[in-house]
Amino acid sequence: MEARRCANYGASIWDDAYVQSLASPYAAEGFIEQAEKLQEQVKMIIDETEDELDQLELIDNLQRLDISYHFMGEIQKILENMYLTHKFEHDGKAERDLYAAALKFRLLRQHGYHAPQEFFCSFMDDDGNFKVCLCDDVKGLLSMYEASFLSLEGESILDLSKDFSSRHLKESLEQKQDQTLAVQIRHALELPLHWRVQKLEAKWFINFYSTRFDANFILVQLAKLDFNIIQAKYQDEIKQMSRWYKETDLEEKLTFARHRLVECFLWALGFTPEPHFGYARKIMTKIAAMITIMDDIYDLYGTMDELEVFTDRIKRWDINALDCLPEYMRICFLQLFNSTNEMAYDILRDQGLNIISNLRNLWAELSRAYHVEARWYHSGYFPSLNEYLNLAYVSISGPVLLFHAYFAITSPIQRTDLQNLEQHHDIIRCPSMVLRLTDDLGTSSDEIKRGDVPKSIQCYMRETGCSEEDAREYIKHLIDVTLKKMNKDILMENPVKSFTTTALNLARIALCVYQHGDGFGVPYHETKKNLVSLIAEPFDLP
Ligand code: 0FV
Ligand code: MN
Ligand code: MN
Ligand code: MN
Ligand code: MN
Repeated sequence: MEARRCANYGASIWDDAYVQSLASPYAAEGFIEQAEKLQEQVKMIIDETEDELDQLELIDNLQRLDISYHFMGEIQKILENMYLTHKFEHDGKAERDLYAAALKFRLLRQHGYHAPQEFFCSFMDDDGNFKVCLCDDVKGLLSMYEASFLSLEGESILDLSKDFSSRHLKESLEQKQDQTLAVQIRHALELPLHWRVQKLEAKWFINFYSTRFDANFILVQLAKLDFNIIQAKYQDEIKQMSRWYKETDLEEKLTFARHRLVECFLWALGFTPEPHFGYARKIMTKIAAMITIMDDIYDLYGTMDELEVFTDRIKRWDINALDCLPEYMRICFLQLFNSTNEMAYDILRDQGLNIISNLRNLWAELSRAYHVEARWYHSGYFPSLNEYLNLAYVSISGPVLLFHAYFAITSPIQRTDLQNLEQHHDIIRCPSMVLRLTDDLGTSSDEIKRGDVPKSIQCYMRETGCSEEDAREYIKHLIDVTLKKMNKDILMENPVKSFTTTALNLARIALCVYQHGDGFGVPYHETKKNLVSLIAEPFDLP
């Protein structure tokens, strides 16, 4: 009898009774009316703002306060006009203000306009270096730093601007300077705005902005109220999910596995935060919970013989052949089968489209990848980095998460979109790769200790003979390259329109969860803090 491994992952810190006790007053109707009145006032502010820089700053603030979605039409009109009237070619009136130029560049690219990197040429000397006098323009440097993360592969001016601004921003922190700016710089250096999780950034920025001397009171009011109203909605969703999980009794039946329901909801919230995507958040929470259990079955608990049969049953999608499985696998399979079919039913009911075969194939592909990794581990096989990554972007569940998200947020689902996505276009592969690589950075030390397939760091070390430190640097470099690919293949080319933000969001939540280690398996520090902040703590309103 093969020994079963155990991970000693800690228990869940979120019990159902606590989740059910969440009760925000902001679910009441009256608050929505109040928010609508504030929205009208903000519309007037937008209309009255005419100066270009004022418009840019207003849009930036609306986005960071996470209320820009109310004013998409207005914002798009302004930016389109700016794009169309901007003279990109050198006409002697080169950009002078680094702060304003970089802000404009960033906002245009965030909205999918291809502002050229030559935007920054007017800040360089004849040798192609950034002018020395910029070192003192800390506000401009910060703006350029944030803009540089919208770069595409091969944009050497933007690479330079990232290096230059990061270096001088770090230096500026050692000097005496405006404390508000220093707080902003530290925050930016930790993770750039473009790759931050929308809701967490909003929570941070609303607090930051509201203490500024020039803060607009109407904006602050709307941002806080809107956050609280959406939080009430999130509470309602997590309560439903927690009840569902409790009723499945998976926690009692499968004691060897991680039970991370509330943390799965954090993934869902980072992935599809929009208030009207409640259905998607529920689906994502459910499937993330199932993935977590399946991953532990393949990585830890299952024997090779069991895994072989399990993989085959998932591929056949056949509930008539479960008797030969051990009880814990039957429970897992039937739960997976039921929740998948339930989702397919919803789509069939609402759109008349049968997606069962799409969903089956996704789970079959995931379990096949899990199985190959288990075989590699048991036979002591060491893949090359390339061979590993070609499997591992699937085994981290990226394609399953992304396709389910597409189905859950899109109506009507388009055949052409599906074809685009199914060819494993970079829109699936790149965000999955960021998820895999960030997960490896955060989890592989513990995984290797307890016995697991070699992850990217180990494969690269074996392949090149380098140190772990160097391998980690290389993996970070791969993440940077992949993020640039995403800017091009997803943000700029925009092949599946309804899906752009969601696809980028998978990378964002991955960067966040694994920023300080294994924020999912060991969710007691930052992850807990983030969850409390997003689902349990409203803003105080007068
Ligand atoms: C990763 O765990 C992880 F968090 C999983 C699989 C849960 C569900 C996934 C998401 C919501 C992204 P682990 O590091 O054990 O995964 P690997 O693939 O490294 O075994
Ligand atoms: Mn695992
Ligand atoms: Mn695994
Ligand atoms: Mn891992
Ligand atoms: Mn492409």
